[in-house]
Amino acid sequence: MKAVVLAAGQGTRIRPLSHSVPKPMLPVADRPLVAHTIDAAIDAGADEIVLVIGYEADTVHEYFGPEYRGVPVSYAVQTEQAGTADAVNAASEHLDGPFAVLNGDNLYDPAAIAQLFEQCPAVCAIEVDDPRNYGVLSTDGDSVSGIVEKPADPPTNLANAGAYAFPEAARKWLEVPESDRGEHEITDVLATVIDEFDVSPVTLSRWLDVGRPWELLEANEWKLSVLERRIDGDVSDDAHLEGDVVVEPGATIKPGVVIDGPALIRSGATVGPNAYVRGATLIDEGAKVGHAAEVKNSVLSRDASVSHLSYVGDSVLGRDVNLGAGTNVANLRHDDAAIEFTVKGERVSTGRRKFGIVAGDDVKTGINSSLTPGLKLSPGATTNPGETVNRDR
Ligand code: TTP
Repeated sequence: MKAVVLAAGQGTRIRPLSHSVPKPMLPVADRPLVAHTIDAAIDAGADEIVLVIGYEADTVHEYFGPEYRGVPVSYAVQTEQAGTADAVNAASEHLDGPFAVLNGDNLYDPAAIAQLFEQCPAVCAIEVDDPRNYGVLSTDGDSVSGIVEKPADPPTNLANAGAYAFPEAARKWLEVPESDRGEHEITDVLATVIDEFDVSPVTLSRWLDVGRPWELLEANEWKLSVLERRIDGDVSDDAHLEGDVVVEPGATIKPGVVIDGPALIRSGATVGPNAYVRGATLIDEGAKVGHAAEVKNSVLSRDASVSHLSYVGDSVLGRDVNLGAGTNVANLRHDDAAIEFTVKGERVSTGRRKFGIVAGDDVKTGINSSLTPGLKLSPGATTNPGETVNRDR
């Protein structure tokens, strides 16, 4: 079956991280987010990937090329991000026979995607305690009988998980009217398929929709936790690596470093001397953790640097970020309340008791900067030496 993977979105909620790197290309363990979606499709037996690209399309195209893991990849360009049904419609010419549709910013358990393909027509669902903020499936016996968006009174606890296996006939139904939020939505295509076919629900055991920055941390927590210990880089005899730690070839771990996994230290990265890295942490290619710095449960993107005597916890640092010596990130409130973060101009709860900062590419902090929980720093923002920063900039 061909799998259409949607990766054209602008990723407005995950800004500033999506400023220059499109959301599907943000790092999750050793590969971009969308590579995990594509891996799930290939592991489930997809014989071709149709990747829908739009925002920062070249970055996605260059990474995957014409073939990925031996499976052909073709590309459809969605010129305007007019919704998920519009995105699939952009890929319509590539389709013949039944086809699957997966969100390129979702992590799925691969076994369920194999089941989805087998049971076509089918839709993936995840059981949630409170489905009122999701698209919710209703069922009749073993079939899905409908889908309703954000219902006040949910018919089931089965939330739509954005993975579909459609019969060939669905190609005719891709042109749907605009929804209330002004997009052409794939769920309206699903509604027609449900009317015309018996659609099976396939329940996922694990699923993650990466929409906001802390969900990128959660994605890394998931995919780093399944890595197995592998030490290929240059590791000092005086370093202590505990648990599932991966040190790629070309990475350097200096004397006195302690790493508690899960952690991935990628090629060209340097840690130490005397640094402490606690899981789940990704130190991406070329990133640096300096002398006596501590990094916990964080993502350091390519070429980011945490200088000596600094602390970074539960944070995401974009590319080329440089935290000056003695920069400290606070990740916990005195009142223990969940940390809030600004998403599209509104303060929302991350639901996390511990959350640090999100720094866009090229942020630079002065020495001894103090950064408060839930802080967002735009690409290129700077702080002064000794400054306490408690407002986004
Ligand atoms: P969304 O998460 O709804 O959109 P987005 O990724 O652009 O993020 P945001 O809401 O923060 O701006 O999209 C779900 C998936 O569908 C995601 O993988 C991106 C993809 N998509 C497209 O390919 N084209 C589109 O027009 C839209 C809206 C989404």
